[in-house]
Amino acid sequence: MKYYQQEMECASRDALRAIQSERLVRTVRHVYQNVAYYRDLMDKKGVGPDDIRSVDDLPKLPFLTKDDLRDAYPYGLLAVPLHDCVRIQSTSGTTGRRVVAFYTQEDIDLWDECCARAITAAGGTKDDVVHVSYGYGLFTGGPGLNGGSHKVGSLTLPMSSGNTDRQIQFMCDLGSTILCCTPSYAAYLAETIAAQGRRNEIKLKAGIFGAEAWSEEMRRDIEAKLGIRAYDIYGLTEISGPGVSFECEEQTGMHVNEDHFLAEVIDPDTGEILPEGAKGELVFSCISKTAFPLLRYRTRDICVLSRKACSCGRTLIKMSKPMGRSDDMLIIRGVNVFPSQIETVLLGAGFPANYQIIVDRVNYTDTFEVQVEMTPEMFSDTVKQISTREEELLASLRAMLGISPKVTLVAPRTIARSEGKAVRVIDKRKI
Ligand code: DLL
Repeated sequence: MKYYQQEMECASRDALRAIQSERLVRTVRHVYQNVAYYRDLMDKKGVGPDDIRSVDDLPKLPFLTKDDLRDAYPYGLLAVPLHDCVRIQSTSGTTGRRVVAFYTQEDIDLWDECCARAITAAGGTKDDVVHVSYGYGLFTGGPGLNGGSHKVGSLTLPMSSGNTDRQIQFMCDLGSTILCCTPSYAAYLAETIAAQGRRNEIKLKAGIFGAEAWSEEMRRDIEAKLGIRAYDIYGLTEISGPGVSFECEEQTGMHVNEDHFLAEVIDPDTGEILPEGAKGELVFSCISKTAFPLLRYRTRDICVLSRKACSCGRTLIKMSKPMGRSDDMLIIRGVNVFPSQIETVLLGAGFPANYQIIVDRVNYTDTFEVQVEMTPEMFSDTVKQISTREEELLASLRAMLGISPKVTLVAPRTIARSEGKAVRVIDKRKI
């Protein structure tokens, strides 16, 4: 491996397990002593801190869900006195009450370390100019990558999201080499750079994109348009933020920082722990944090874990790209539909990743429309050619999904662009 890295990233399985066990035991004692909510949950399950002696005992602990976080809002899961905390971050709260996460200075240092690992895995060093276009503020994206970039010692541009012309100007003037933002904003930046004819003025070599689902096709599209390698990064506010896992040069899944976060995959219906390689809901336990160390937190993200040896030399377990959230899944006319399946078909057929899925219910029947932007070249085709494209796309979508949406091709740049997480689905049944 070429770059700065922490010893733990390449530790032997035994060394890692020893550290994990020690940290888990300590964290369980800490929450049992300091968090009444946990104590109640553990007591109800008949498990005490002395029952947890190593990582093998993890399954004895109760699960924690987003509902628990809502019930305990805002201070109910805080495990240290408030005066020991130096920061809060929060989720957008689009699906109910906001989740507020607390951090001590040590928790922030640990988070920075995780993001530093992600930046170095993407080839970042002290000589890089890291352009952070994730939102700053309550959202964890900006602060997380900002802290990681400082830790690596790179020059950090705290751009935040929005003001796309200024982003591109700074990128050209200051020679940004690593771009950090959501994949949908990266696609929009790429589109705008091309429209402004400034592709030759940018010096980007890598991108660290996450916070939302994106397909392999979208990766290839962004890589080609910006002339970079695009790396995935995953995380969630409840567990710390970005950097829970990150991609290395192999680009075949994200290494989980499992010296800090234990990963399990469970059957979302039964809670049964699934073997490595099986698809299920991702569950994390924080074993090094002090202010807000959630244990066995059910993320609702669906993915697969793998311990297959990685050519980069890291021994940390890998998670696949999340294949959608269990709560992202649409049920349309009784069929399960993930927006990521639609994106795969669209990009595979040469369409840009600008689309919207509109679901409604008329006379007790679900209606399902996919609006897709055409590229400028497609838009200049004849009406007959456009309707042939529509028919071909419909056939591919039907083959992938098992049901037929109405496909509407729309003019370039008519679907609203996103500076943060893209809004792909409008489900009018819920309005
Ligand atoms: O999105 C943290 C983050 C910021 C991750 C910047 C990566 C980069 P939340 O707003 O709490 O936190 O949303 C967490 O976003 O449970 C996933 O469903 C989704 N998500 C995050 N990263 C990815 C990814 C941040 N790489 C929720 N691929 C998670 C797919 C992702 N989904």
